[in-house]
Amino acid sequence: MNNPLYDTMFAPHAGKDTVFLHLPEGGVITHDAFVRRAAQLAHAVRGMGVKAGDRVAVQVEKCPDMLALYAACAQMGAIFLPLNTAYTGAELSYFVGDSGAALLVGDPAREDELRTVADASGAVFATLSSAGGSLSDAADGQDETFETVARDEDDLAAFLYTSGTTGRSKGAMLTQKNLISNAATLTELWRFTSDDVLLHALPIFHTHGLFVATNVMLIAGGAMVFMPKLDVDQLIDWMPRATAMMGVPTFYTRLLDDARFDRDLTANMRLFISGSAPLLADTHVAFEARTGHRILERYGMTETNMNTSNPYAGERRAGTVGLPLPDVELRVADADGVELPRGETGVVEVRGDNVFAGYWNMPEKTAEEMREDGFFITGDLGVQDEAGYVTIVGRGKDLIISGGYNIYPKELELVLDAQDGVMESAVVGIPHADLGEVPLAVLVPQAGAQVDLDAVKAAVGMALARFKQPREYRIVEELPRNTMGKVQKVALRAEYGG
Ligand code: MLC
Ligand code: AMP
Repeated sequence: MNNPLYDTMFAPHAGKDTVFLHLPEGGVITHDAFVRRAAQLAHAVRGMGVKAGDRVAVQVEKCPDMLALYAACAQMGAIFLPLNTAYTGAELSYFVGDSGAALLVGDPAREDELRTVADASGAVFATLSSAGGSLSDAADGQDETFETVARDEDDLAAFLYTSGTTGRSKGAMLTQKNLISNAATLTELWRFTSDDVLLHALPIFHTHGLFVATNVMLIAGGAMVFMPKLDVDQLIDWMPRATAMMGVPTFYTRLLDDARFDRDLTANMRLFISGSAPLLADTHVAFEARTGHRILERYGMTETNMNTSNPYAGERRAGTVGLPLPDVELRVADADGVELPRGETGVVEVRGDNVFAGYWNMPEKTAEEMREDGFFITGDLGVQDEAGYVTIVGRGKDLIISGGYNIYPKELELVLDAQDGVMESAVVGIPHADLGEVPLAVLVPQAGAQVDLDAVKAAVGMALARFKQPREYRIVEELPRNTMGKVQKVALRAEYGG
């Protein structure tokens, strides 16, 4: 193949008059129109000086042109680097600088702020949104074909930034092979075909919405109802015309909160898939009682794409994330990477074509998480039963998952510790009915000092995306510690988790 990613996902759609995107606000985009738009964008991006291997950082609202930009990057061999739209200018500066992006594509509404970010690291700046922008202007009128740039399956296709326990985000480098192999496996396992219509209400700057949902539908050749964000009314409106949905657990609890969501409404649906955060067994049971469908839960992460899935035809076990995917090796291991007997709890490690190529410019971080035999240490604690089903029982890493977004407490603690009057801080996840968990910050004032909480919140607001910001604060005299002096987060969660 000339360019495996483009040739697998996009090239087969040229000339096809079938619907790729249903736009809830009205209209459709056919497969052929999408591929032609991607070619136009590839010309525009090249016109801005981007070459194969360059990073294209993209922080724009979910819209068809943003998806076409992913295809354009694949076609021209550039590395697609999508970013959460909630990130602040401070966060973006790090991503653009660290990745050495050649181009930053941002929302026109934040043009001044983002242009400054781009200028500071020598990136070109362009705008894009559903209402247009300088990149779409540059693409309009371009040739609708583009000569695909040759790539190898081991070439990098995308960077996704993921935070870490040190508080410093790392660019996970994903190769063409990582993306193709995983999407091909999932398409077959979940039996997606060109007859499917997927309800797509996830963001497209993360693995779930982009590499699971979109790549699977591209391989299957089906259609997506391309919703800007989760909107229960819109989901309910489209459900009778759709066949499948992928979502984080919050999607399912919100649907269950709506009395219109029932067996009749879901009669045309063949599959509901959940992932990115634990789905409560109670939700699974309530969902089946209401609709007759058993949610299919799967487990993955940015660095590995998907690792396990409950079966399509076999038993979907509530509370488990199912079996290792056919081409993914999985072991539950002790701290030295030695596989434990079935039934014992340890760290989940995985190996396969799905596992990423490492963290950008951080070989030492990559080495810390990769065993010599190629297994990646996920940091999730799991147990595997005799039949092979995996249950995620906790996390070895200090991580909060809120509505499917990852929040690393260290990143918050670094900001909190730097505030006037704060001696130290600890951030823990506390249960939240809608989002699963949310962060709570516990602050210890400096001796004789007062903590001005309003000032702290304002500083946090400048530094960190809204979804990461603590929902609650507590001020205490000291943090609980063990005899080694380590902060006891379990004790904090027990005290404040309510
Ligand atoms: C929004 N807010 C959140 C939040 N999402 N706060 C905490 N956690 C979240 N996930 C805040 C906003 O800042 C805002 O705050 C308020 O909630 C309302 O914003 P909104 O945009 O209207 O929220 P809503 O549409 O309700 O979004 C909730 C959500 C969304 C759960 C639907 O976050 C979502 O789509 N999550 C999916 C994330 C995802 O795709 N994860 C996959 C990662 S990949 P305020 O105070 O201003 O009102 C991965 C690998 C794998 O993990 O296995 O898949
Ligand atoms: P991310 O870094 O955003 O890719 O998040 C990956 C993390 O989400 C994993 O390491 C798990 O901790 C968690 N995760 C993903 N899917 C599931 C699931 N089905 N059940 C429990 N945790 C999950």
